[in-house]
Amino acid sequence: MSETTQSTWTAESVAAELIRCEDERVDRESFSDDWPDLDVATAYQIQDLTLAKRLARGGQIVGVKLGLTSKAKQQTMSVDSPIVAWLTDGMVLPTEGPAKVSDFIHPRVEPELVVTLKADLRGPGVTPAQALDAVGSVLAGVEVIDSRYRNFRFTHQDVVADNASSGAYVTGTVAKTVPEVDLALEAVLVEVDGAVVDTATGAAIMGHPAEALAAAANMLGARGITMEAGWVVLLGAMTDAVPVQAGTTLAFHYTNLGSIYLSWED
Ligand code: 0L1
Ligand code: MG
Repeated sequence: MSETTQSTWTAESVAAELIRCEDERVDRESFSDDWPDLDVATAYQIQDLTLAKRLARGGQIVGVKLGLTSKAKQQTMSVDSPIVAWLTDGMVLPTEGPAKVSDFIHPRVEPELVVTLKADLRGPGVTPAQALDAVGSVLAGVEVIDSRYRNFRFTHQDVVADNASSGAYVTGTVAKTVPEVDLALEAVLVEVDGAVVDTATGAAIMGHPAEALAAAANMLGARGITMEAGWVVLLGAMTDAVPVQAGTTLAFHYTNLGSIYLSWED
């Protein structure tokens, strides 16, 4: 398919193109070359338009995710600040059976720390301590990221527009409270086909995951959005993401939050 030329891109047409790529499982070049003046505020407008399209199809907001919260990830992707993006119910990965590579464009999988909120959080001005007070439960999580951009090559604005490469996620079955788990010290061990490939603690997420939760509240608050009680929040990747293919088996072992296993087929 021929791609729209520079002069015709609008927030609406970029949002429609990103959803088309997701629906058809095809990647494309990022938009920043064609739209060099695309700014972060417009990129968040595009992200919100992609959310509106998911909601128009019957999707429901279940929470938000943080992206690019670790220095390692920021360096890998050549961007320098975290981003926030939407989670909808259609992104919940079925727990029964293997995940399908064909449901995605080029999936990569990363371990996350996840919280649910027991109280609303509205920025700006939310501190990490206030953010922690709003946490109901703490869970292990695994996120499948699936950038709509070829080779995961994008600028900060591109990836904001693309809902932070959202794909799917699954949470573990062990729920703890904040006093029971030290979020910064909680560790994960990543196994690919039985071999340990990476390990990290929650401190990889902005020094402390509470910083990420506060950052989400404040970034959303700046846009007039309140984080709601009941929301799920993916706080960010603890390690680099692992590319997967049919036949890959992943295991993520957490210190106190149990293990998550994810195998992949065509
Ligand atoms: O969840 C994430 O940290 C992903 C953010 C977007 C960058 C990427 O695609 O790795
Ligand atoms: Mg992530």
